[in-house]
Amino acid sequence: MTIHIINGPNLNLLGKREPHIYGSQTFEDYFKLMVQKFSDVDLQYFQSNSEGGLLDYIHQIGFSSTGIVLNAGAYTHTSVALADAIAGITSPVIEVHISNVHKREAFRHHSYISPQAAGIIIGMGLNGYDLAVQHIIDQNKRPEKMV
Ligand code: CA2
Repeated sequence: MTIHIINGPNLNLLGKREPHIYGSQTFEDYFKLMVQKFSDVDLQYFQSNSEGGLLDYIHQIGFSSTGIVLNAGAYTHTSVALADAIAGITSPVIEVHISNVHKREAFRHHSYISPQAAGIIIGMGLNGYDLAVQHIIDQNKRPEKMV
């Protein structure tokens, strides 16, 4: 089972700026804990600040991945291209947002990703990534897949 976590623009700054919104842990440190916790699965992490970089990676792994956990950052609210890429692949995508975007500015309330996502986790902090990975694992242990 290979599960991919993909972070979009500026998420490389996690733990370094705006801790009141996004917490004080870097994603790299958090990812190390996830690898230990989910030691039975092959967990892969990719981050890009460019839309093209995200598209290329989704095309590359989107037909073989067991499941993709995607925080597209601000591209969530702007990118038709990412929505099209997700619609065009076969692996299920869980959309994750660290903050509760619905408590924030109106422009963060709309997501181009959500209609293409198998599920959405919002406002649970970094734990949202764990929940998404656990969900993909659970679905793939069952005979009847739901995602
Ligand atoms: O809450 C989320 O996970 C977001 O996807 C984060 C994006 C934001 O544009 C979305 O509306 C919601 C922004 C990520 C920026 O992350 C930073 C972390 C530390 C310092 C600066 C930016």
